Amino acid sequence: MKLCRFTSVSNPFPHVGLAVDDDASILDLSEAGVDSLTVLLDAPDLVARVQALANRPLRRFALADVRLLPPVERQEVWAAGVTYLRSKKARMEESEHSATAYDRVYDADRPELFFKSMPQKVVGPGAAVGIRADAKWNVPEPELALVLNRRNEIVGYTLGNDMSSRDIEGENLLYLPQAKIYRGGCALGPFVVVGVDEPTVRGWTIGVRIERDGTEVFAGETSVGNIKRGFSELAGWLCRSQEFPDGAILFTGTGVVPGNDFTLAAGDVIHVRISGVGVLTNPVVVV
Ligand code: DO4
Ligand code: MG
Repeated sequence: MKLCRFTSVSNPFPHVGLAVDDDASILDLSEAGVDSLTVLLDAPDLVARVQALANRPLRRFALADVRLLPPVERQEVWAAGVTYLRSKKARMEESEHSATAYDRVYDADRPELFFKSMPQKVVGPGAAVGIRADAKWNVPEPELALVLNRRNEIVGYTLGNDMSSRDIEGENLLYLPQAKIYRGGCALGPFVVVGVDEPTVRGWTIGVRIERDGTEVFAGETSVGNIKRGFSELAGWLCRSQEFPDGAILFTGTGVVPGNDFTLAAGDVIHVRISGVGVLTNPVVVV
């Protein structure tokens, strides 16, 4: 079951929706009194609640008639890194000075976790993602993201793009926040999938396709199952000595990295995709 946030011509304010008709339509859950995704995700009987809502005769919008928003309200957005072998290899190649840091964190008990975005800065489907004007080597990172409620429970899964400046991170690991946190650096959407278990999600594929002037310039895919760590393990580390009164989103790391000769350009269009969630498409602008 896929939840979303959306606006439409008749609803200029964000409404909570449920994808139905094989994702061709959005059921307006706000009509049933659900006006916050955060509150819905906190429901102890979330799956039963959403199932019951799916059977209500609520207003339906064609997907083409709504604007999907990032599925985040007040949640902090965090990210894990170096959780796939491919990412470890790419980081070690881009960094002259800190290669062993990536090697060590891949094998350490404690994962790499970093703050990624305030919720109001997250970009949704169709909106522009950024590449920094002072960076020369920029890539998208397609990532599964865990959706945690305020009790630190993983209640859903979404799709994210952890935009990254490889030259800035590679120059000095202490520049990581600048390589990762900037205008248009974080995209999420289109849906939060609830009612699926970890083994199912590990069977999903995740990938990215990049178009330039209508031509594909990079495409890559992997299995979510190639992630080294468990989802509860990552969420558990994030929630140590922390509290998230509105829940949190946790990117789980990338397993797809373009070759070292590839960098994004303004005007590119990025499609990140997870088989069980959908496709998140964003054009690229320089910021
Ligand atoms: O260590 C840098 C970040 C790595 C990352 O974002 C990833 O592996 O996805
Ligand atoms: Mg990443």
